[in-house]
Amino acid sequence: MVGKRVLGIPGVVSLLAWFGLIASAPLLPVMAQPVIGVPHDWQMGFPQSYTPVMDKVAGLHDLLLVIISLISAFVLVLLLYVMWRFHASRNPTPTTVTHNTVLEILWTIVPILILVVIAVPSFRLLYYGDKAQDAAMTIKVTGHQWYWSYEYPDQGNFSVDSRILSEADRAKLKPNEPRMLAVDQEMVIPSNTVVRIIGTAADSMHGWTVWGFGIKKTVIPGRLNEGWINVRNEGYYFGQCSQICGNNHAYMPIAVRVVSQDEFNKWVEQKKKAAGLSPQMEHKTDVASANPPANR
Ligand SMILES: [Cu+2]
Repeated sequence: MVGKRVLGIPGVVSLLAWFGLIASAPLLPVMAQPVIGVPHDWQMGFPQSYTPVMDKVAGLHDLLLVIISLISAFVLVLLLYVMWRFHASRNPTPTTVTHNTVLEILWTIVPILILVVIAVPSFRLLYYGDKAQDAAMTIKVTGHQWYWSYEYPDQGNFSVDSRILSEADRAKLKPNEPRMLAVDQEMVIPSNTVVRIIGTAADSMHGWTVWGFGIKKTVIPGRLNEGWINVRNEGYYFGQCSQICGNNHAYMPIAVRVVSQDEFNKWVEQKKKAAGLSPQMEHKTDVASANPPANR
């Protein structure tokens, strides 16, 4: 009896797991970058910040939290004091005073000053995130019903379509990536590089939003909206369409793969080859772009 149970249930399970691992090992893709930008259990507040814009968004939020907390505490104390001080038992004959000029000027001026204190860093942040300073490259993001496409005009103008993976495909091809967020082809960018994002849409309005990047661009047919990202660490980052755009709005996730500059160059070469962009064609494009049209 003892001999038969020498493995025990945990032993059998681990043995089976090993067989499973060995059998499936060749199928599992090697993921060079870790999955970073995803929501976590019991997360509260903002997602972690991965870009300079998001750092500043979190900073402004912290400032506002202090201001609103002080205002709320002040109003609460004032209310409690009034309830106590002017209770009918302590104040049987109410005063008939209706105006106090100094007080009225004060409660007009002080809120204005508070709003100015809020407005200055708020506008500064809006303009900081609005236009990229010295962007190394541009990516044009187009929202479609219901997938994203990414064009790389500075790298030969190839484009990448990014569609959600079915659950069966995700489990098979990208088991480390979260359900409903994994896509067939991510937007790939180099780390520590200022990337200008220009966004538009092909059909209805969509929202290009990646948690922790501090970017939420509503993309609109017939218009170009601009923003920028500069992601510090290599990894996979995810987001979702944030503009109700129709039937499959929930099924057009945004996945960004941040890689080293070398790896990015390799990926670009691979994509260019796949798109049939020969070096000669690229040369022609360079000459054309060096001579802008006369009406510019
Ligand atoms: Cu959408």
